[in-house]
Amino acid sequence: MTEQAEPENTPDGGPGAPIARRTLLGVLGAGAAGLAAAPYLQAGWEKVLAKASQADPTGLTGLLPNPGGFRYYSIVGSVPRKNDTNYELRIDGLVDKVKTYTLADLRALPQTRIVHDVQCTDGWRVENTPFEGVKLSDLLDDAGVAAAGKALQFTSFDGAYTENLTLEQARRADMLVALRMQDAPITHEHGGPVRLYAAPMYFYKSAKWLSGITVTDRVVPGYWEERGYDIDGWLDGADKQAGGSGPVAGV
Ligand SMILES: Nc1nc2c(c(=O)[nH]1)N[C@H]1C(S)=C(S)[C@@H](COP(=O)(O)O)O[C@H]1N2
Ligand SMILES: [Mo]
Repeated sequence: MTEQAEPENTPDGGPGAPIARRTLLGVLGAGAAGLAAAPYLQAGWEKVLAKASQADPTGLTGLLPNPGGFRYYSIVGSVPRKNDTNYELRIDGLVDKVKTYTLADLRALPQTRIVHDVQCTDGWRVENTPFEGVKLSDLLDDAGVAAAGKALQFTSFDGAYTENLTLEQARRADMLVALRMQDAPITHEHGGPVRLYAAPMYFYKSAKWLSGITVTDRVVPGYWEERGYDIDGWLDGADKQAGGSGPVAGV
């Protein structure tokens, strides 16, 4: 299944697209007066889409759960595919040395497996989901965080999604740069080949299609946080103490 568009970003690509097109054709048919009205119609349509998306404000997309209970979310309509030949993760910003990692580089580092419940803000939940990858803290140690570094900003090769963690959160043992999910390489739909997995937090924190980690001097609100989500996305019952481990095991 392919990811679908977040309606507000692609008013001609959402589920109501045929109606939008009919409306626009109607406007064009009305001639110059109709053309003048078009921007207002467009604004009205955006309100309808906004209302429709309130049921699932994380911007939903693939509404149909796959057999494992997962849904696919993307705020953009299409995302390039990356693999061994063209994937790269870059760590930059307030670091001692800028680092880039290929998939082979990441696989060669010690891997950690975490089994935790995945849950997002709209209530869907998939229990006991295994993720595997490199501890974010290992990558930070590798690059070396400068004294002024206080937070991380995550960017995605979808060109749009961003997330963040404080440095203290990022250094927990249950924050992974994940290469595997459900005991298989992360699929493109789930944000592969590499996504963040912030186990103790709501799943919106776990940026898919991860391509950049920038060390910043403050928290920069992410895509959904600009739209009302908590910056600290702790799951209920998460152990918020620094270094909280959760069910972590080396593999
Ligand atoms: N790049 C990117 N990462 C993202 C999102 C997104 O739209 N784009 N959605 C977030 C949200 S709200 C959720 S619930 C999870 C969904 O992950 P999944 O599609 O693998 O189920 O990804 C998070 N990371
Ligand atoms: Mo979500």
